[in-house]
Amino acid sequence: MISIKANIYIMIVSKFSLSNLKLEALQLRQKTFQTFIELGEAHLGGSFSMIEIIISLYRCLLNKKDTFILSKAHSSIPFCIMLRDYGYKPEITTHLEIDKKNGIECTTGSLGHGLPMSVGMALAKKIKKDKSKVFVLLSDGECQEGTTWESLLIASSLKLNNLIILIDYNKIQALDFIDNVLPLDNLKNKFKAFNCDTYEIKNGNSFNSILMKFKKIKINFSPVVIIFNTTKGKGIKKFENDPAWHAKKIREKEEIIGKKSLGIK
Ligand SMILES: Cc1ncc(C[n+]2csc(CCOP(=O)(O)OP(=O)(O)O)c2C)c(N)n1
Ligand SMILES: [Mg+2]
Repeated sequence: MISIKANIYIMIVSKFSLSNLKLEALQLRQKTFQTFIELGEAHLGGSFSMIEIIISLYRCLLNKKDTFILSKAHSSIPFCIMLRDYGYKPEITTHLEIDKKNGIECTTGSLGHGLPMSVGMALAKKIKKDKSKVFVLLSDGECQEGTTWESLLIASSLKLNNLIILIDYNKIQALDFIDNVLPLDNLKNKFKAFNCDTYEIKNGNSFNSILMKFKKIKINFSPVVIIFNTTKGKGIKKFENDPAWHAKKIREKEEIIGKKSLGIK
């Protein structure tokens, strides 16, 4: 029998001001951009759209014993860099291989697998009467995959209220707009129809909007979904909302534009 406690508000443990969070996001974008240049490859769009999501998650929601899975692991560079601030030393790489002692809880990068694995982990925690939670960050491209909806059916029927699903809704998958490829119209209602407690943040790149919404999140009897409406490539105006920046080598001219935009000397 799975034990469930209702009506617990997600604890906000943030001791950080909005201005500190914004500075942290800028610094993470700067370090990520430099790393892209060093590595000679860049999944810039999806890395930059999720910067505020991962910072607010680690600063405000995640407790020490909780588990976080980055399902959209093509965007792993800023995540690996951020983990260093928490004392971990993961390899700074695109796509993730399990390395538990360094904060990488499972191997991800093949899209559509993070949620199924998270459902298994959340169920295991329930069976073991472990009160901690599982957080998973999915891309909108992954919301076009069958495995996502299959595992949601299971999560809802098992009432896995220890599972918190974050969606980076940047409206672009791979090299085109979601609407041109396979629209996700009424995404919030889709999750609701799967009996998830669903929240939507209008500007998922604004800490103000994110923290206001976090305060309203309650744990009831269902998995929780938080949709973050974000901008792909956020932070470098000239690269924003451009499908070409999904994965691209940064050329000399673009390096100058990016550095200027991010205030890198
Ligand atoms: C199963 C699988 N198919 C294809 C790919 C190649 N691939 C990498 S990222 C991506 C799509 C990126 O769009 P989205 O999933 O929305 O991510 P984001 O916009 O957050 O970068 C694809 C098709 C993959 N990693 N895994
Ligand atoms: Mg996307």
